[in-house]
Amino acid sequence: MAAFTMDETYRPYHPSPRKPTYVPPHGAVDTHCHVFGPGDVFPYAPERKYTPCDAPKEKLFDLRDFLGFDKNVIVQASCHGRDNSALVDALRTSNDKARGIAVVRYDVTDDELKDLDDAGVRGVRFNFVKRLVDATPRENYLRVAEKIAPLGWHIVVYFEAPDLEGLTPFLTSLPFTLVVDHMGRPDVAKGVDDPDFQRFVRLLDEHENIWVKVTCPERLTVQGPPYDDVVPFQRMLVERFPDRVLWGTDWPHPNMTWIVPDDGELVDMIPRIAPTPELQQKLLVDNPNRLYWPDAR
Ligand code: 0GY
Repeated sequence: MAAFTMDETYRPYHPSPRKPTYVPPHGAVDTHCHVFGPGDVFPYAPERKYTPCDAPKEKLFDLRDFLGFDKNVIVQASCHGRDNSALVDALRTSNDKARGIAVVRYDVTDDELKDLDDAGVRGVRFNFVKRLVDATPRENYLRVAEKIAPLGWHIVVYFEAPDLEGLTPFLTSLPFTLVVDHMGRPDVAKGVDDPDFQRFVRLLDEHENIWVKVTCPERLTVQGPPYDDVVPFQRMLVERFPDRVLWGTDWPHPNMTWIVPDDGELVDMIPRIAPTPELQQKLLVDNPNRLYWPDAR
């Protein structure tokens, strides 16, 4: 018997994604994916807001190979809270083919951080999405920031577009590389000229330390596959900030309400969002390797 039962409304990941036609360049990195459980080995956090379907490391690594990618960056998801055990286990058995983004408590010790670093963690995630986590006081984030500074880590931030204005003073006060998840979650129905999205673009224009993941068309779309309504947002960012964009699958796609994304279809979008081989090389290889495997090149 499994230790956890997934939520009734939870949609498991696609059981048999198609083989993409697009072949990623050598050394390509999927910079946004998760491992979930298995719950009987790595229990879900008591404070979680959802209980997912198990999505263990073996499935993730198989998918990586099937899609033609070389490496993963695994992001600690809220359903595992601040217990990074499943993440660390995946990193330690990845054969140096995975790096991690952890979520840590403000009172994390230097020894705990050192262990995470040894396993391959290269950053922490600050999650401001209210449906996923309870609010964390800013002082706690600042304490975490102070502690990770000596390790040279960066900070991944997840927020929704309406919250950007209020968060900007805090985000711009952080002397770190910041990576914004899912393009700051724009309302794609409003188009790329919408003032909220333009505010986000301005933030990137004005702060060269801020990077962006051009991820999650399946979360942002109103029209559904093949995600024509999200492509202009992704392409605009890739063309304007070619050296600060990252791509990822978001496998196993937690909390999808109406779409079960086909990861092969997501990979086949890449030439539409990065239309030249040079842009693809930066998006998939040069940028993520510079951030996550700087010594390997
Ligand atoms: C994502 C998006 C989501 C979930 C999480 O930490 C998480 O639980 O990030 C979401 O529900 O939007 O990046 O996987």
